[in-house]
Amino acid sequence: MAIMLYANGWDHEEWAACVKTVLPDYEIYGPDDDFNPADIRYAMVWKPEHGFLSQFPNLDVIFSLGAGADFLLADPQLPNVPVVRVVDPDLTNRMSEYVLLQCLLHHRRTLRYMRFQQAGIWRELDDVPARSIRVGILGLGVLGQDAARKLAMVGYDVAGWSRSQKSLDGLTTYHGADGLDAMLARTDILVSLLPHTPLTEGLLDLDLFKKLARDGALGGPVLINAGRGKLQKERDIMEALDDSILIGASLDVFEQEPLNDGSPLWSHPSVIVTPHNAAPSAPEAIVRYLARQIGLYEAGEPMESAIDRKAGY
Ligand code: NDP
Ligand code: OXD
Repeated sequence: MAIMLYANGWDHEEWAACVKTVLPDYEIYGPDDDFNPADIRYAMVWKPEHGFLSQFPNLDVIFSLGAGADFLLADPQLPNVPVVRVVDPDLTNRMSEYVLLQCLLHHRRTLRYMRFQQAGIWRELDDVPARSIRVGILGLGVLGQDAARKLAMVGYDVAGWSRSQKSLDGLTTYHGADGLDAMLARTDILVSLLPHTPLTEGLLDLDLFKKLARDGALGGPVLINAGRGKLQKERDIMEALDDSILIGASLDVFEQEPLNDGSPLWSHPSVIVTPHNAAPSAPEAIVRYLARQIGLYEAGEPMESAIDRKAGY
């Protein structure tokens, strides 16, 4: 049995070595190798070109090498086989590190203190405790729930929003369209950990920013987006920052990646830009997770994280 490994833009050799170690009984091919397409049973991919997967007539399962699978669902020629995404503590912990760090950076006004330092200014700002800051998390899935728990441990007043109703210990939860407005109205730091679907595309726009709380301890709301760039309207983020509708932002994902050279986000003094690495996929952890899914599939058991194509995530 053979696996097609195509980690587009990532280090193929590193991933291939890992797959060979963890799954020694399978033939591993990359897109540039000589292979018979009919032999390929599993595809492990990150952002393959549209149509790439349609060349394998005997494909059993498509595995995303990350937590998101939106790039697969966007392929009009995607084969009609299960699509499985990654749910792994290594990736989840990394995302929570990112979210916690960004919340703390804005909460503790780190960008301003760094500017003071550069100018040799000894000046104290009005610092407030975590318990006085209301964090609202868009998306209460694997990543949103872990981040929520860890933010609450630091003392933040955390709430979260999802599509379906949820009851989670120690967390205020909202769902659906009405729930969204209610959560925004009590949010000082908005964290987006939503997948990109037709329903979430463009959600992070000026109208939404205007619904965020204006009476909070930070003096205005902050946006953190580590979900997907297609959720945000970057022009609206800039306008909101210029009009103090937002007082800061941390963006790990962008409408177009890499972020355009000319984007004003690069140099905005209240914006932190990172290159879509909030939660990078570590080959060993990811491949071990996928190997376990192959084991389940071959034993005729349900895999742990097949996506729901209709819902889009
Ligand atoms: P999950 O599928 O576990 O969770 C998704 C959450 O979003 C669920 O709570 C779901 O609601 C909610 N949701 C989806 N659509 C809607 C909607 N229309 N309205 C309200 N809520 C909605 O995904 P993960 O937590 O594992 O990952 C989330 C996303 O994070 C990934 O899809 C990916 O885009 C992004 N990501 C980014 C990374 C980075 O490095 N920047 C790394 C890894 C992931 P419900 O619970 O009701 O289903
Ligand atoms: C993912 C990502 O989906 O890194 O895992 O964006």
